[in-house]
Amino acid sequence: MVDEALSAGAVARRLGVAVTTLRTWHQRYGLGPSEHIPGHHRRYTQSDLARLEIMRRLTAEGVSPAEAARWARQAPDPTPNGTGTVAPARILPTGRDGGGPIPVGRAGPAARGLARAAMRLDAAAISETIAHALAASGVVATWEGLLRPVLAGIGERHAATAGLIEVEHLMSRCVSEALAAASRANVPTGPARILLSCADEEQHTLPLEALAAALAEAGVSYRMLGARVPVAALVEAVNRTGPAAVVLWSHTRATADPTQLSALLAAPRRPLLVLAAGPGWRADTLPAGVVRPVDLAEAVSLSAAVRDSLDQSRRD
Ligand code: B12
Repeated sequence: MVDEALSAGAVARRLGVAVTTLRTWHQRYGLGPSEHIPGHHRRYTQSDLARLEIMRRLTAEGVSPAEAARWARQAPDPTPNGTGTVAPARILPTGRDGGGPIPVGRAGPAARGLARAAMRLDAAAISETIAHALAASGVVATWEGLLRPVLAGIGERHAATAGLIEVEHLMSRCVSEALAAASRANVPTGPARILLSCADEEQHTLPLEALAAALAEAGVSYRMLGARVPVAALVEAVNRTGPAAVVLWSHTRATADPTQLSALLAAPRRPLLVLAAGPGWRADTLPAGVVRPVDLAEAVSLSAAVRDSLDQSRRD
């Protein structure tokens, strides 16, 4: 039944492992796809998936791949939901810090796979999952449906357990690399109209990196200053480059000093639009004239609109 069977890519995403890992498990340990219909690639059945789930769980617990494969192959008739019945209780995963998996709310199987890959510190699988989503669904959908839920889940678990710092760091690194690798082919040459910057002392750059990738995808050129930009440096960049819009990111109250926004509004080459983006900013403290986007999609459309109006006024 081809409809219910899965491709290697789909299985890899569900399990949160790299396709190359699946291939190795197939070639070395015989845990491959069993369904073969002439004229089609081999596909993984629900039983194959359940065996692979056992393999993934046991290897994540530190069992050697050969031993884990032996357990997986011996599984009598693995349950379709992937829990299996053969693994001894002592090696069933509970999460290394005892707090269970990273919560991803209502996000789909790809987010659960990504969260599992993050828990295992499996950089190859994390990167592959993100790259696949970016290519298939674009930046905004990948951010909202995949990256944001997992990042928020890591934050939630960290707040509850004080653990997962290594997971947070590896995940951040992989997200940055994947967003930086997303295509810039649509970006026109010529001056960058949008300036992206974190507030002073702000180290949370990922949402701004997502915005950069989304702008590139939409064919809007930008200049990215990155983390922890002192206000004098920000104003200097504005005066030197004359952007149409500045997006200033603050993730926490500690970095959301509204005088940074006032300094932008008072700059000799005042931008047409100043966006205060991120959960750090408080609406009631923003200077008049500053706009606060609610999410990534709005930040993209506001930036694109101001770029368009500037281009139009230059043509008139
Ligand atoms: C990854 C991460 C880090 C990484 C950042 C790496 C990087 N290059 O960005 C590192 C390890 C550096 C880090 C450091 C710290 N972190 Co941190 N971090 C996170 C984590 C897990 C994800 C951050 C992220 O990218 N979030 C993106 C999404 C998930 O956030 P969101 O709030 O849902 O965003 C929505 C809105 O902002 C809205 N939106 C509105 N306008 C716009 C515009 C645009 C363009 C976009 C994209 C979105 C948007 O839509 C977003 C969703 O798309 C968060 C958890 C979290 N919930 O955010 C903690 C979190 C933000 N960190 C926290 C803390 C405490 C810290 C540290 C102080 C820890 C420490 N003791 O050193 C430092 C702070 C350093 C500093 N001065 O900035 C706390 C903040 C608590 C608070 N409210 O004050 C959090 C919430 C974790 C927690 N629960 O405790 N962190």
